[in-house]
Amino acid sequence: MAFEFELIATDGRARAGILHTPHGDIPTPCFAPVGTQATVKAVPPRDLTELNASLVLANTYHLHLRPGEDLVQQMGGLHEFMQWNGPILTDSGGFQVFSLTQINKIDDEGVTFRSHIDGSQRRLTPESSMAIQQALGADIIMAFDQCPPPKDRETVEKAVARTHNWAARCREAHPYDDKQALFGIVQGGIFQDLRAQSAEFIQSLDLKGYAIGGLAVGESKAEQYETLDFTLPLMPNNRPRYLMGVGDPDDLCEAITRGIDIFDCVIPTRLARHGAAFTFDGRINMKNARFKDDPNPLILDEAFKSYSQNFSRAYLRHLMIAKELLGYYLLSLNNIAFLITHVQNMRQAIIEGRLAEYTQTFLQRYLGRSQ
Ligand code: PRF
Repeated sequence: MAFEFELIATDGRARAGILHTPHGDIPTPCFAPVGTQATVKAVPPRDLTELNASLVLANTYHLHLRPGEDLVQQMGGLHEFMQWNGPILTDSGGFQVFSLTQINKIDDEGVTFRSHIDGSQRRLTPESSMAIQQALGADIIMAFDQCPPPKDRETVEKAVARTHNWAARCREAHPYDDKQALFGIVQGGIFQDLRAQSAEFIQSLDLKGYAIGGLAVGESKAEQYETLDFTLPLMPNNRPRYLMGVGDPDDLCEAITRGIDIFDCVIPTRLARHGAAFTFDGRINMKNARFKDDPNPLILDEAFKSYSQNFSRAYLRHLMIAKELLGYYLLSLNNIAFLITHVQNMRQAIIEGRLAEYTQTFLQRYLGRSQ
């Protein structure tokens, strides 16, 4: 059944499951690479398949501005347009409007902003976000929300009220159908009562999945984990839970342990563009002189599968120093493969009832501190 969420196993609060979508099953926990402009930067879809990616994210805001949802629809929808036949999720645009545009005006109806591409004045509302996302044709679409700075109580209160009003309007504009599911977004900053209020309202809309927004936007890691501690028990067990914009390997451990099922983050591809690579011994700067004549592959683990493993660290360093495009591609592959493998390892550990052991061993090595 489309968008049915099957729980396979639990380990404490952590869950392993399967989310069924019209473009295939998503084993959870799942890490989704971000393809903002209908492309995961530098990584062709056939590589994403090889890396076991089971969900790709794209952005309403960017695709609305360029090339426009009408063109994408005319070309057969997002899956056909970008040649990725697996599940796709589109974010609703609200978050990007605030993080990417200088001039924006928010009112109860929607948001007015200037395009970061040509400066033209634009407007997004819950209804237009739903219409754009329907035209783009992703499997999962997100409600239009407001993500405020997480610690300013007065702003957060207003954003929660607005997010609820907008979510109800999104629900109204997008009655559930079998081809495309609407997920709601819980806001509330770091405030327990506001998160509780938001979790209750958003689930009253009876949606196919629920996201936690408004985190990883300026609060401390301790505050982020505490917010997950008190919010997740208030969310339904029989629906997937998605933590938006989080992808640090240590945060994945903490959030999965607390019961998150889905993540997305630009971090693997963004880090690659800055010459940084994930390894089980922590993040490394590939341009560092210590790799100059290092014959080893990036990840010192025979079991780790990624095409990037065919190349020596010395060669990867050379590519990055010379700013060769192949370097960005290979580091992107490594970083996406690393996060997907890490999350798959946690899924297996949940199924085998040894998640705490896995995360402790992983964190000790990754963060390089004895615990
Ligand atoms: N809302 C939406 N998208 C998001 C966020 C949010 O709060 C975040 C916050 N980490 C990332 N992406 N719609």
